[in-house]
Amino acid sequence: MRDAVTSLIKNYDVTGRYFDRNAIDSLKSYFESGTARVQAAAAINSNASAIVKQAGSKLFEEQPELIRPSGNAYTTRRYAACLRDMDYYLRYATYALVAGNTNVLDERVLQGLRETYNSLGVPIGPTVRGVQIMKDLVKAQVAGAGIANTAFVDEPFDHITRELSERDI
Ligand SMILES: CCC1=C(C)/C(=C/C2=NC(=C\c3[nH]c(/C=C4\NC(=O)[C@H](C)[C@H]4CC)c(C)c3CCC(=O)O)/C(CCC(=O)O)=C2C)NC1=O
Repeated sequence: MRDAVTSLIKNYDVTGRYFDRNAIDSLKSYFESGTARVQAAAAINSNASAIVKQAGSKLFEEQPELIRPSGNAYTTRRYAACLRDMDYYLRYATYALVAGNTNVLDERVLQGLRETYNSLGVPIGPTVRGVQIMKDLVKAQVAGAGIANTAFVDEPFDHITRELSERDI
């Protein structure tokens, strides 16, 4: 598992270089955004279950077929599995936000996930929509906590979206 700093060190160490201008700039930006990252994590943390619940309600409102008898989230077991997955995405996205790096998502969440989803018939499109709904809710939460620029919040959610969507379906 890597964060912004360890991944930079790894890249420079591979070729035996000292940090150059680019490296210094990216270190600066990581540390400058550090307080906002931690504040965002705190804002998510105190509202995580509400965020997951709301995102689930919105998703099922938009796509009610998911919870009808032919839907993948039909039955209480599968409904709960769906919300649990959303909770995994939110928790690991929070780790990635603090790390300033999406490597934790690759290693702990996304590896092999598409294959699992495909074999269980979990639909990718609606899952990705759920992730995007959570992103919007989190950004509102973070803005409400007084953080002016919430653009950095996008990265982990968009990373999950890209990785889930892009590989062969
Ligand atoms: C920490 C990393 C991690 C992830 C990400 C993870 C995902 C994950 N989701 C699963 C199932 C599932 N995932 C869903 C999710 C959904 N169905 C829908 O229609 C919605 C679109 C969507 C919710 C947004 C459902 C319904 C199941 C159960 C499918 C089944 O058993 O038939 C399974 C199969 C095993 C199980 O049921 O627990 C895994 C491994 N597990 C992990 O350990």
